[in-house]
Amino acid sequence: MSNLFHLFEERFPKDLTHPFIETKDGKQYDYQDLINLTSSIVSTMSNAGISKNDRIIFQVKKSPEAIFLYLACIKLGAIAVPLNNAYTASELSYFLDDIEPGMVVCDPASPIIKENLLQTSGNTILLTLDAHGKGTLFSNTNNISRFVQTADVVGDDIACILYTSGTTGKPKGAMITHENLSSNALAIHQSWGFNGNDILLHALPIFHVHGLFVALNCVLLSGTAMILLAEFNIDDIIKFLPRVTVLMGVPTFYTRLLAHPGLDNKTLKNIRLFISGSAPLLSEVSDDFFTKTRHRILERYGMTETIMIASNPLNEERIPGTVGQALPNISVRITAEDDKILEIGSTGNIQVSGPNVFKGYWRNPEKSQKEFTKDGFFKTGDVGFLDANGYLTIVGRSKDLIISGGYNVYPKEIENIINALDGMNESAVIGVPHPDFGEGVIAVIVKEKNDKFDESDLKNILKKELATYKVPKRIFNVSELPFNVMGKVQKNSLREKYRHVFDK
Ligand code: MCA
Ligand code: AMP
Repeated sequence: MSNLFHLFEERFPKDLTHPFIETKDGKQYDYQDLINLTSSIVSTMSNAGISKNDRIIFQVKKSPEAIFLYLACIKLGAIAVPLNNAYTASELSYFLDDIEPGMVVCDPASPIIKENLLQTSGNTILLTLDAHGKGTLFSNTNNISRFVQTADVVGDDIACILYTSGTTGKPKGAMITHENLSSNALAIHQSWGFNGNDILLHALPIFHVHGLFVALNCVLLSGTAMILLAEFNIDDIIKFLPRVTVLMGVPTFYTRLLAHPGLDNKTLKNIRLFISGSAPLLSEVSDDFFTKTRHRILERYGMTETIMIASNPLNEERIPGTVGQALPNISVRITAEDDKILEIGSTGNIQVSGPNVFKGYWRNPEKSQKEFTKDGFFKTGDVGFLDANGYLTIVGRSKDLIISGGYNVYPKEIENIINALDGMNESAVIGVPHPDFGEGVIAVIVKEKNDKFDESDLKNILKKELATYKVPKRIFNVSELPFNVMGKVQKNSLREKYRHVFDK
Protein backbone atom coordinates (compact mmCIF):
# COMPACT_ATOMS: atom_id res chain seq x y z
CA MET A 1 0.00 0.00 0.00
CA SER A 2 2.92 2.38 -0.62
CA ASN A 3 1.33 4.05 -3.63
CA LEU A 4 0.65 7.73 -2.90
CA PHE A 5 -2.73 7.24 -4.57
CA HIS A 6 -3.67 4.72 -1.86
CA LEU A 7 -3.11 7.44 0.73
CA PHE A 8 -5.42 9.74 -1.22
CA GLU A 9 -8.07 6.99 -1.63
CA GLU A 10 -8.07 6.26 2.11
CA ARG A 11 -9.00 9.88 2.71
CA PHE A 12 -11.58 10.46 -0.01
CA PRO A 13 -14.77 11.78 1.62
CA LYS A 14 -17.42 9.12 2.39
CA ASP A 15 -19.85 11.02 0.23
CA LEU A 16 -18.16 11.06 -3.17
CA THR A 17 -20.42 13.87 -4.35
CA HIS A 18 -18.32 16.18 -2.15
CA PRO A 19 -16.77 18.90 -4.37
CA PHE A 20 -13.12 18.47 -5.33
CA ILE A 21 -12.50 21.21 -7.93
CA GLU A 22 -14.34 24.31 -8.99
CA THR A 23 -12.94 26.33 -11.90
CA LYS A 24 -13.03 30.09 -12.51
CA ASP A 25 -16.04 29.72 -14.80
CA GLY A 26 -17.96 27.63 -12.25
CA LYS A 27 -17.38 24.10 -13.62
CA GLN A 28 -17.58 21.59 -10.76
CA TYR A 29 -15.87 18.23 -10.29
CA ASP A 30 -16.60 16.01 -7.30
CA TYR A 31 -14.64 13.07 -5.90
CA GLN A 32 -16.60 10.62 -8.07
CA ASP A 33 -15.43 12.61 -11.12
CA LEU A 34 -11.88 12.37 -9.82
CA ILE A 35 -12.20 8.58 -9.63
CA ASN A 36 -13.91 8.24 -13.03
CA LEU A 37 -11.70 10.57 -15.02
CA THR A 38 -8.47 9.38 -13.44
CA SER A 39 -9.47 5.76 -14.08
CA SER A 40 -10.37 6.61 -17.65
CA ILE A 41 -6.90 8.03 -18.26
CA VAL A 42 -5.29 5.01 -16.59
CA SER A 43 -7.25 2.76 -19.00
CA THR A 44 -6.18 4.85 -22.00
CA MET A 45 -2.56 4.60 -20.90
CA SER A 46 -2.74 0.87 -20.18
CA ASN A 47 -4.44 0.18 -23.52
CA ALA A 48 -1.63 2.06 -25.23
CA GLY A 49 0.89 -0.23 -23.55
CA ILE A 50 2.03 2.11 -20.78
CA SER A 51 2.77 0.43 -17.47
CA LYS A 52 4.55 0.86 -14.16
CA ASN A 53 7.82 2.87 -14.29
CA ASP A 54 7.21 4.17 -17.84
CA ARG A 55 7.83 7.89 -18.07
CA ILE A 56 4.98 10.23 -19.08
CA ILE A 57 5.95 13.76 -20.07
CA PHE A 58 3.17 16.31 -19.93
CA GLN A 59 3.31 19.91 -21.04
CA VAL A 60 -0.29 21.02 -20.72
CA LYS A 61 -2.25 24.05 -19.61
CA LYS A 62 -3.55 24.00 -16.05
CA SER A 63 -7.01 22.41 -15.89
CA PRO A 64 -8.86 19.83 -13.77
CA GLU A 65 -8.09 17.25 -16.47
CA ALA A 66 -4.37 18.03 -16.18
CA ILE A 67 -4.64 17.21 -12.46
CA PHE A 68 -6.40 13.92 -13.32
CA LEU A 69 -3.59 13.15 -15.80
CA TYR A 70 -1.02 13.55 -13.02
CA LEU A 71 -3.14 11.44 -10.64
CA ALA A 72 -3.51 8.75 -13.33
CA CYS A 73 0.29 8.46 -13.62
CA ILE A 74 0.53 8.03 -9.84
CA LYS A 75 -2.32 5.46 -9.76
CA LEU A 76 -0.72 3.44 -12.55
CA GLY A 77 2.74 3.55 -10.96
CA ALA A 78 4.06 5.37 -14.03
CA ILE A 79 6.49 8.28 -13.61
CA ALA A 80 4.98 11.73 -14.13
CA VAL A 81 7.27 14.32 -15.73
CA PRO A 82 5.45 17.67 -15.84
CA LEU A 83 7.10 20.46 -17.83
CA ASN A 84 6.69 24.24 -17.73
CA ASN A 85 4.44 25.54 -20.53
CA ALA A 86 6.90 28.34 -21.19
CA TYR A 87 9.69 26.00 -22.35
CA THR A 88 10.91 26.60 -25.90
CA ALA A 89 11.67 23.93 -28.52
CA SER A 90 15.35 23.77 -27.63
CA GLU A 91 14.63 23.41 -23.90
CA LEU A 92 12.03 20.70 -24.64
CA SER A 93 14.34 18.73 -26.93
CA TYR A 94 16.76 18.32 -24.04
CA PHE A 95 14.03 16.93 -21.75
CA LEU A 96 12.67 14.55 -24.41
CA ASP A 97 16.16 13.13 -25.03
CA ASP A 98 16.96 12.84 -21.34
CA ILE A 99 13.68 11.20 -20.29
CA GLU A 100 12.93 8.95 -23.31
CA PRO A 101 9.21 9.03 -22.47
CA GLY A 102 6.81 6.20 -23.24
CA MET A 103 4.05 8.79 -23.68
CA VAL A 104 3.85 12.54 -24.18
CA VAL A 105 0.65 14.48 -23.49
CA CYS A 106 0.78 18.09 -24.60
CA ASP A 107 -1.27 21.10 -25.53
CA PRO A 108 -1.96 21.22 -29.30
CA ALA A 109 0.00 24.51 -29.40
CA SER A 110 3.08 23.04 -27.69
CA PRO A 111 6.36 23.22 -29.64
CA ILE A 112 6.47 19.42 -29.20
CA ILE A 113 3.75 19.23 -31.87
CA LYS A 114 4.37 22.48 -33.75
CA GLU A 115 8.04 21.74 -34.26
CA ASN A 116 7.68 18.00 -34.55
CA LEU A 117 10.08 17.34 -31.69
CA LEU A 118 9.12 13.67 -31.37
CA GLN A 119 10.14 12.91 -34.95
CA THR A 120 13.30 11.14 -33.89
CA SER A 121 12.15 9.42 -30.71
CA GLY A 122 10.81 6.19 -32.17
CA ASN A 123 7.93 4.65 -30.27
CA THR A 124 6.69 7.45 -28.03
CA ILE A 125 2.88 7.76 -27.94
CA LEU A 126 1.66 11.33 -28.44
CA LEU A 127 -1.72 12.51 -27.11
CA THR A 128 -3.17 15.99 -26.70
CA LEU A 129 -4.96 17.85 -23.91
CA ASP A 130 -6.00 21.46 -24.36
CA ALA A 131 -6.81 24.23 -21.89
CA HIS A 132 -10.49 23.16 -21.85
CA GLY A 133 -9.66 19.59 -20.90
CA LYS A 134 -10.33 18.25 -24.40
CA GLY A 135 -8.03 16.25 -26.63
CA THR A 136 -7.06 12.80 -27.82
CA LEU A 137 -6.34 11.82 -24.20
CA PHE A 138 -10.12 11.47 -23.85
CA SER A 139 -11.00 10.31 -27.36
CA ASN A 140 -11.96 6.83 -26.19
CA THR A 141 -14.77 7.58 -23.73
CA ASN A 142 -15.60 3.87 -23.42
CA ASN A 143 -12.62 3.70 -21.14
CA ILE A 144 -14.49 5.20 -18.22
CA SER A 145 -14.34 2.58 -15.53
CA ARG A 146 -14.73 2.88 -11.79
CA PHE A 147 -12.74 -0.19 -10.89
CA VAL A 148 -9.25 0.40 -12.20
CA GLN A 149 -6.78 -1.02 -9.68
CA THR A 150 -4.20 1.22 -8.08
CA ALA A 151 -0.78 -0.27 -8.86
CA ASP A 152 1.32 -1.83 -6.11
CA VAL A 153 4.57 0.03 -5.73
CA VAL A 154 7.26 0.14 -3.08
CA GLY A 155 7.92 3.40 -1.28
CA ASP A 156 11.24 3.84 -3.08
CA ASP A 157 9.64 3.68 -6.56
CA ILE A 158 9.78 6.96 -8.48
CA ALA A 159 6.47 8.82 -8.68
CA CYS A 160 7.65 11.93 -10.43
CA ILE A 161 10.69 13.50 -12.04
CA LEU A 162 10.89 17.28 -11.74
CA TYR A 163 13.62 19.22 -13.50
CA THR A 164 15.65 21.79 -11.65
CA SER A 165 18.41 23.66 -13.39
CA GLY A 166 21.99 23.42 -12.33
CA THR A 167 25.14 25.42 -11.88
CA THR A 168 26.54 23.90 -15.09
CA GLY A 169 23.52 25.19 -17.02
CA LYS A 170 22.12 21.71 -17.68
CA PRO A 171 18.81 20.87 -15.98
CA LYS A 172 18.77 17.78 -13.75
CA GLY A 173 15.76 15.55 -13.17
CA ALA A 174 15.06 15.09 -9.46
CA MET A 175 13.62 11.61 -8.84
CA ILE A 176 10.86 11.95 -6.23
CA THR A 177 9.46 8.75 -4.76
CA HIS A 178 6.04 7.68 -3.48
CA GLU A 179 7.48 7.61 0.06
CA ASN A 180 8.91 11.15 -0.32
CA LEU A 181 5.49 12.43 -1.35
CA SER A 182 3.39 10.46 1.15
CA SER A 183 5.55 11.29 4.17
CA ASN A 184 5.70 14.97 3.25
CA ALA A 185 1.97 15.15 2.52
CA LEU A 186 1.22 13.77 6.01
CA ALA A 187 3.68 16.18 7.64
CA ILE A 188 2.32 19.38 6.09
CA HIS A 189 -1.32 18.32 6.27
CA GLN A 190 -0.95 17.84 10.02
CA SER A 191 1.28 20.88 10.65
CA TRP A 192 -1.03 23.29 8.87
CA GLY A 193 -4.23 21.86 10.40
CA PHE A 194 -5.95 21.00 7.12
CA ASN A 195 -9.43 19.55 7.55
CA GLY A 196 -12.61 18.71 5.66
CA ASN A 197 -13.98 22.23 5.99
CA ASP A 198 -11.05 23.85 4.22
CA ILE A 199 -11.28 25.26 0.72
CA LEU A 200 -7.99 26.12 -0.94
CA LEU A 201 -7.50 28.85 -3.51
CA HIS A 202 -5.10 27.28 -6.04
CA ALA A 203 -3.45 29.82 -8.34
CA LEU A 204 0.02 28.29 -8.74
CA PRO A 205 1.39 26.47 -11.77
CA ILE A 206 1.12 22.67 -11.59
CA PHE A 207 4.54 21.78 -12.98
CA HIS A 208 6.44 22.52 -9.74
CA VAL A 209 6.50 21.18 -6.19
CA HIS A 210 4.49 24.10 -4.77
CA GLY A 211 1.36 23.83 -6.93
CA LEU A 212 1.53 20.11 -7.75
CA PHE A 213 2.49 18.55 -4.41
CA VAL A 214 2.17 21.03 -1.55
CA ALA A 215 -1.21 22.44 -2.53
CA LEU A 216 -2.77 19.30 -3.99
CA ASN A 217 -1.58 16.99 -1.19
CA CYS A 218 -3.18 19.15 1.50
CA VAL A 219 -6.51 19.16 -0.36
CA LEU A 220 -6.50 15.42 -1.09
CA LEU A 221 -5.46 14.38 2.40
CA SER A 222 -8.40 16.35 3.79
CA GLY A 223 -10.84 15.04 1.16
CA THR A 224 -11.81 18.62 0.57
CA ALA A 225 -12.20 21.17 -2.23
CA MET A 226 -10.18 23.77 -4.10
CA ILE A 227 -10.93 26.60 -6.46
CA LEU A 228 -8.54 26.03 -9.35
CA LEU A 229 -7.51 29.14 -11.27
CA ALA A 230 -5.75 28.38 -14.55
CA GLU A 231 -3.69 31.56 -14.32
CA PHE A 232 -2.67 34.02 -11.67
CA ASN A 233 -4.69 37.21 -11.91
CA ILE A 234 -4.88 39.45 -8.86
CA ASP A 235 -8.49 40.51 -9.52
CA ASP A 236 -9.54 36.84 -9.58
CA ILE A 237 -7.71 36.23 -6.30
CA ILE A 238 -9.63 39.09 -4.69
CA LYS A 239 -12.88 37.80 -6.20
CA PHE A 240 -12.49 34.24 -4.88
CA LEU A 241 -10.81 34.96 -1.52
CA PRO A 242 -14.12 35.37 0.38
CA ARG A 243 -15.03 31.77 -0.58
CA VAL A 244 -11.84 30.10 0.68
CA THR A 245 -10.07 29.31 3.94
CA VAL A 246 -6.46 28.96 2.72
CA LEU A 247 -4.28 30.66 0.10
CA MET A 248 -0.85 29.32 -0.84
CA GLY A 249 1.48 31.47 -2.88
CA VAL A 250 4.91 32.83 -3.65
CA PRO A 251 5.83 36.23 -2.11
CA THR A 252 4.79 38.05 -5.32
CA PHE A 253 1.18 36.98 -4.58
CA TYR A 254 1.33 38.86 -1.28
CA THR A 255 3.01 42.03 -2.58
CA ARG A 256 0.38 42.20 -5.34
CA LEU A 257 -2.43 41.55 -2.82
CA LEU A 258 -1.14 44.34 -0.57
CA ALA A 259 -1.21 46.77 -3.48
CA HIS A 260 -4.82 45.86 -4.36
CA PRO A 261 -7.60 48.16 -3.07
CA GLY A 262 -9.96 45.18 -2.74
CA LEU A 263 -8.05 43.56 0.14
CA ASP A 264 -10.43 44.29 3.04
CA ASN A 265 -12.28 42.55 5.87
CA LYS A 266 -15.05 41.31 3.57
CA THR A 267 -12.52 39.52 1.35
CA LEU A 268 -10.93 37.91 4.39
CA LYS A 269 -14.06 36.72 6.17
CA ASN A 270 -13.43 32.96 5.77
CA ILE A 271 -9.64 32.91 5.59
CA ARG A 272 -7.81 31.03 8.32
CA LEU A 273 -4.34 30.76 6.75
CA PHE A 274 -2.06 32.49 4.25
CA ILE A 275 1.03 30.43 3.36
CA SER A 276 4.11 31.67 1.50
CA GLY A 277 7.15 29.89 0.11
CA SER A 278 9.48 29.20 -2.85
CA ALA A 279 11.35 32.48 -2.31
CA PRO A 280 12.19 34.74 0.63
CA LEU A 281 9.27 36.73 2.02
CA LEU A 282 10.58 40.13 3.12
CA SER A 283 9.86 40.89 6.79
CA GLU A 284 8.47 44.27 5.72
CA VAL A 285 5.93 42.55 3.46
CA SER A 286 4.98 40.16 6.26
CA ASP A 287 4.58 43.10 8.70
CA ASP A 288 2.61 45.27 6.26
CA PHE A 289 0.34 42.31 5.50
CA PHE A 290 -0.22 41.72 9.23
CA THR A 291 -0.99 45.39 9.85
CA LYS A 292 -3.51 45.43 7.04
CA THR A 293 -5.21 42.06 7.56
CA ARG A 294 -4.31 40.89 11.11
CA HIS A 295 -3.11 37.67 9.47
CA ARG A 296 0.54 36.69 9.95
CA ILE A 297 1.59 34.91 6.74
CA LEU A 298 2.96 31.45 7.54
CA GLU A 299 6.33 31.15 5.78
CA ARG A 300 7.76 27.74 5.00
CA TYR A 301 10.84 26.45 3.15
CA GLY A 302 11.31 23.71 0.60
CA MET A 303 13.14 22.51 -2.46
CA THR A 304 12.35 20.34 -5.44
CA GLU A 305 14.76 17.70 -4.10
CA THR A 306 13.27 17.67 -0.60
CA ILE A 307 9.66 18.87 -1.00
CA MET A 308 8.86 20.76 2.26
CA ILE A 309 11.64 21.00 4.87
CA ALA A 310 10.62 23.53 7.52
CA SER A 311 7.64 25.63 8.46
CA ASN A 312 6.57 28.30 10.86
CA PRO A 313 3.98 26.89 13.26
CA LEU A 314 0.23 27.03 12.92
CA ASN A 315 -0.54 27.76 16.57
CA GLU A 316 2.64 29.14 18.04
CA GLU A 317 4.63 32.21 17.14
CA ARG A 318 5.33 32.76 13.44
CA ILE A 319 8.58 34.70 13.20
CA PRO A 320 8.97 36.88 10.09
CA GLY A 321 12.34 36.50 8.41
CA THR A 322 12.55 32.85 9.52
CA VAL A 323 11.18 29.76 7.80
CA GLY A 324 10.29 28.07 11.10
CA GLN A 325 11.24 24.66 12.44
CA ALA A 326 11.98 21.36 10.70
CA LEU A 327 8.79 19.43 9.87
CA PRO A 328 8.10 16.14 11.73
CA ASN A 329 10.72 13.40 11.07
CA ILE A 330 12.99 15.80 9.16
CA SER A 331 16.45 16.82 10.43
CA VAL A 332 18.00 20.15 9.53
CA ARG A 333 21.59 21.02 10.45
CA ILE A 334 24.07 23.78 9.75
CA THR A 335 27.57 22.81 8.73
CA ALA A 336 30.94 24.26 7.80
CA GLU A 337 32.53 23.60 4.38
CA ASP A 338 34.01 20.31 5.73
CA ASP A 339 30.48 19.17 6.79
CA LYS A 340 31.29 19.60 10.52
CA ILE A 341 28.14 20.54 12.42
CA LEU A 342 28.14 24.15 13.66
CA GLU A 343 26.69 25.34 16.93
CA ILE A 344 23.35 27.12 17.37
CA GLY A 345 23.47 30.64 15.97
CA SER A 346 26.41 30.05 13.60
CA THR A 347 25.82 30.64 9.92
CA GLY A 348 26.72 27.84 7.50
CA ASN A 349 25.41 25.40 4.90
CA ILE A 350 21.91 24.05 5.39
CA GLN A 351 21.76 20.25 5.17
CA VAL A 352 18.68 18.05 5.37
CA SER A 353 17.81 14.40 5.93
CA GLY A 354 14.53 12.54 6.26
CA PRO A 355 11.95 10.54 4.32
CA ASN A 356 11.28 13.65 2.22
CA VAL A 357 14.71 13.68 0.57
CA PHE A 358 14.73 12.58 -3.07
CA LYS A 359 16.36 9.50 -4.52
CA GLY A 360 18.91 11.26 -6.74
CA TYR A 361 19.16 12.85 -10.17
CA TRP A 362 17.85 10.96 -13.18
CA ARG A 363 20.67 9.20 -15.03
CA ASN A 364 23.26 11.23 -13.12
CA PRO A 365 24.74 9.12 -10.29
CA GLU A 366 27.91 11.22 -9.97
CA LYS A 367 25.99 14.45 -9.46
CA SER A 368 23.63 12.67 -7.04
CA GLN A 369 26.53 11.41 -4.94
CA LYS A 370 28.18 14.84 -4.86
CA GLU A 371 25.09 16.44 -3.37
CA PHE A 372 24.99 14.13 -0.32
CA THR A 373 27.35 14.02 2.67
CA LYS A 374 28.98 10.75 3.75
CA ASP A 375 26.32 10.35 6.47
CA GLY A 376 23.45 10.84 4.04
CA PHE A 377 22.47 14.50 4.47
CA PHE A 378 21.46 16.44 1.34
CA LYS A 379 23.35 19.68 0.70
CA THR A 380 20.69 22.26 -0.10
CA GLY A 381 23.04 24.98 -1.37
CA ASP A 382 21.24 27.40 0.95
CA VAL A 383 23.04 29.21 3.75
CA GLY A 384 21.50 30.01 7.15
CA PHE A 385 21.45 29.52 10.91
CA LEU A 386 19.28 27.87 13.57
CA ASP A 387 18.24 29.51 16.84
CA ALA A 388 17.87 27.81 20.22
CA ASN A 389 14.22 26.95 19.46
CA GLY A 390 15.08 25.34 16.15
CA TYR A 391 13.84 28.22 13.98
CA LEU A 392 15.79 28.39 10.73
CA THR A 393 16.77 31.68 9.08
CA ILE A 394 17.98 31.58 5.48
CA VAL A 395 20.55 34.29 4.83
CA GLY A 396 21.64 33.45 1.30
CA ARG A 397 22.69 30.79 -1.16
CA SER A 398 26.04 29.21 -1.92
CA LYS A 399 24.67 28.14 -5.33
CA ASP A 400 24.61 30.67 -8.16
CA LEU A 401 20.83 30.84 -8.38
CA ILE A 402 18.33 33.65 -8.95
CA ILE A 403 14.73 33.23 -7.75
CA SER A 404 12.38 35.48 -9.68
CA GLY A 405 8.73 35.43 -8.65
CA GLY A 406 9.27 31.89 -7.32
CA TYR A 407 10.86 30.61 -10.53
CA ASN A 408 14.48 29.48 -10.40
CA VAL A 409 16.88 30.87 -12.94
CA TYR A 410 20.41 29.50 -13.17
CA PRO A 411 22.73 32.21 -14.57
CA LYS A 412 25.01 29.67 -16.26
CA GLU A 413 22.23 28.50 -18.59
CA ILE A 414 21.70 32.06 -19.85
CA GLU A 415 25.42 32.96 -19.92
CA ASN A 416 26.13 29.86 -22.04
CA ILE A 417 23.57 30.99 -24.63
CA ILE A 418 24.72 34.63 -24.68
CA ASN A 419 28.41 33.68 -24.89
CA ALA A 420 27.76 31.42 -27.89
CA LEU A 421 26.18 34.27 -29.91
CA ASP A 422 28.12 35.77 -32.77
CA GLY A 423 30.11 38.84 -31.76
CA MET A 424 29.77 38.17 -28.05
CA ASN A 425 32.81 37.95 -25.82
CA GLU A 426 31.50 37.16 -22.35
CA SER A 427 28.65 37.83 -19.97
CA ALA A 428 27.52 37.70 -16.36
CA VAL A 429 23.90 37.12 -15.40
CA ILE A 430 22.83 38.26 -11.94
CA GLY A 431 19.73 38.86 -9.83
CA VAL A 432 19.04 42.30 -8.35
CA PRO A 433 16.16 43.51 -6.15
CA HIS A 434 12.86 43.71 -8.04
CA PRO A 435 9.71 45.20 -6.46
CA ASP A 436 7.34 42.59 -7.93
CA PHE A 437 9.44 39.44 -8.48
CA GLY A 438 11.78 39.78 -5.45
CA GLU A 439 14.79 39.34 -7.71
CA GLY A 440 14.92 40.45 -11.34
CA VAL A 441 17.28 38.88 -13.87
CA ILE A 442 19.77 41.17 -15.63
CA ALA A 443 22.71 40.44 -17.92
CA VAL A 444 25.96 42.36 -18.19
CA ILE A 445 27.65 41.66 -21.50
CA VAL A 446 30.95 42.36 -23.20
CA LYS A 447 30.93 42.32 -26.99
CA GLU A 448 33.93 41.33 -29.10
CA LYS A 449 33.95 44.64 -30.92
CA ASN A 450 32.57 47.83 -29.54
CA ASP A 451 29.88 47.94 -32.25
CA LYS A 452 26.24 48.96 -31.94
CA PHE A 453 24.24 47.16 -29.26
CA ASP A 454 20.48 46.89 -29.26
CA GLU A 455 19.01 45.61 -25.99
CA SER A 456 15.64 44.62 -27.43
CA ASP A 457 17.22 42.72 -30.37
CA LEU A 458 19.25 40.67 -27.93
CA LYS A 459 16.19 40.00 -25.73
CA ASN A 460 14.27 38.79 -28.80
CA ILE A 461 17.08 36.40 -29.70
CA LEU A 462 17.07 35.02 -26.14
CA LYS A 463 13.26 34.65 -26.13
CA LYS A 464 13.57 32.10 -28.93
CA GLU A 465 15.85 29.93 -26.79
CA LEU A 466 14.60 30.48 -23.26
CA ALA A 467 11.32 30.48 -21.34
CA THR A 468 10.30 34.15 -20.89
CA TYR A 469 10.82 34.26 -17.11
CA LYS A 470 14.53 33.48 -17.70
CA VAL A 471 15.07 36.24 -20.27
CA PRO A 472 16.97 39.14 -18.64
CA LYS A 473 14.65 42.08 -18.05
CA ARG A 474 17.59 44.45 -18.63
CA ILE A 475 20.88 43.97 -20.51
CA PHE A 476 23.89 46.24 -20.00
CA ASN A 477 26.84 46.49 -22.38
CA VAL A 478 30.22 47.14 -20.71
CA SER A 479 33.81 47.12 -21.95
CA GLU A 480 34.95 44.57 -19.36
CA LEU A 481 33.66 42.51 -16.43
CA PRO A 482 35.24 42.76 -12.97
CA PHE A 483 37.36 39.66 -12.21
CA ASN A 484 38.96 38.58 -8.93
CA VAL A 485 42.52 37.19 -8.64
CA MET A 486 41.21 33.67 -9.30
CA GLY A 487 39.82 34.83 -12.64
CA LYS A 488 36.18 34.58 -11.46
CA VAL A 489 33.65 37.29 -12.26
CA GLN A 490 32.94 39.32 -9.12
CA LYS A 491 29.18 39.04 -9.21
CA ASN A 492 28.83 40.77 -5.83
CA SER A 493 30.32 43.95 -7.18
CA LEU A 494 28.00 43.76 -10.23
CA ARG A 495 25.00 43.20 -7.93
CA GLU A 496 26.02 46.28 -5.97
CA LYS A 497 26.49 48.38 -9.10
CA TYR A 498 23.12 47.46 -10.62
CA ARG A 499 21.05 47.05 -7.41
CA HIS A 500 18.82 50.03 -8.16
CA VAL A 501 17.89 49.35 -11.78
CA PHE A 502 14.37 48.21 -10.88
CA ASP A 503 13.73 50.86 -8.21
CA LYS A 504 10.25 52.31 -8.60
C1 MCA B 1 6.15 35.91 -15.45
N1 MCA B 1 7.19 36.61 -15.96
C2 MCA B 1 8.21 36.54 -15.12
C3 MCA B 1 7.77 35.76 -14.05
N2 MCA B 1 6.51 35.38 -14.26
N3 MCA B 1 9.44 37.07 -15.18
C4 MCA B 1 10.26 36.82 -14.16
N4 MCA B 1 9.91 36.06 -13.10
C5 MCA B 1 8.68 35.51 -13.01
N5 MCA B 1 8.33 34.75 -11.99
C6 MCA B 1 7.27 37.36 -17.21
C7 MCA B 1 6.14 37.12 -18.14
O1 MCA B 1 6.47 36.09 -19.04
C8 MCA B 1 6.00 38.46 -18.83
O2 MCA B 1 7.02 38.59 -19.80
C9 MCA B 1 6.32 39.44 -17.73
O3 MCA B 1 7.21 38.72 -16.85
C10 MCA B 1 5.15 39.93 -16.93
O4 MCA B 1 4.39 38.83 -16.49
P1 MCA B 1 3.20 38.94 -15.44
O5 MCA B 1 1.91 39.04 -16.18
O6 MCA B 1 3.52 39.96 -14.43
O7 MCA B 1 3.34 37.51 -14.78
P2 MCA B 1 2.23 36.63 -14.16
O8 MCA B 1 1.60 35.80 -15.21
O9 MCA B 1 1.33 37.49 -13.33
O10 MCA B 1 3.09 35.65 -13.25
C11 MCA B 1 3.71 36.07 -12.06
C12 MCA B 1 3.63 34.92 -11.05
C13 MCA B 1 4.25 33.69 -11.72
C14 MCA B 1 2.18 34.64 -10.71
C15 MCA B 1 4.37 35.34 -9.81
O11 MCA B 1 5.60 33.96 -12.05
C16 MCA B 1 4.14 32.47 -10.85
O12 MCA B 1 3.12 31.77 -10.85
N6 MCA B 1 5.19 32.15 -10.07
C17 MCA B 1 5.19 30.99 -9.19
C18 MCA B 1 6.19 29.97 -9.64
C19 MCA B 1 6.16 28.72 -8.76
O13 MCA B 1 5.15 28.03 -8.64
N7 MCA B 1 7.26 28.40 -8.09
C20 MCA B 1 7.32 27.31 -7.17
C21 MCA B 1 8.49 26.42 -7.54
P3 MCA B 1 6.74 39.26 -21.22
O14 MCA B 1 6.18 40.62 -20.89
O15 MCA B 1 8.09 39.31 -21.85
O16 MCA B 1 5.78 38.35 -21.90
S1 MCA B 1 8.61 25.06 -6.37
C22 MCA B 1 9.73 25.69 -5.27
O17 MCA B 1 10.27 26.73 -5.46
C23 MCA B 1 10.03 25.03 -3.95
C24 MCA B 1 9.94 23.57 -3.91
C25 MCA B 1 9.14 25.62 -2.88
O18 MCA B 1 9.67 25.90 -1.80
O19 MCA B 1 7.94 25.80 -3.15
P1 AMP C 1 13.41 24.89 -6.33
O1 AMP C 1 14.65 24.51 -7.05
O2 AMP C 1 12.37 25.50 -7.20
O3 AMP C 1 12.96 23.75 -5.56
O4 AMP C 1 13.80 26.05 -5.31
C1 AMP C 1 14.32 25.75 -4.06
C2 AMP C 1 14.97 26.96 -3.48
O5 AMP C 1 14.00 27.97 -3.23
C3 AMP C 1 15.58 26.68 -2.14
O6 AMP C 1 16.83 26.04 -2.23
C4 AMP C 1 15.67 28.07 -1.55
O7 AMP C 1 16.82 28.74 -2.04
C5 AMP C 1 14.43 28.74 -2.12
N1 AMP C 1 13.33 28.84 -1.15
C6 AMP C 1 12.22 28.09 -1.02
N2 AMP C 1 11.44 28.54 -0.01
C7 AMP C 1 12.09 29.61 0.51
C8 AMP C 1 11.81 30.52 1.58
N3 AMP C 1 10.69 30.45 2.29
N4 AMP C 1 12.73 31.47 1.84
C9 AMP C 1 13.86 31.57 1.12
N5 AMP C 1 14.17 30.76 0.10
C10 AMP C 1 13.29 29.79 -0.21
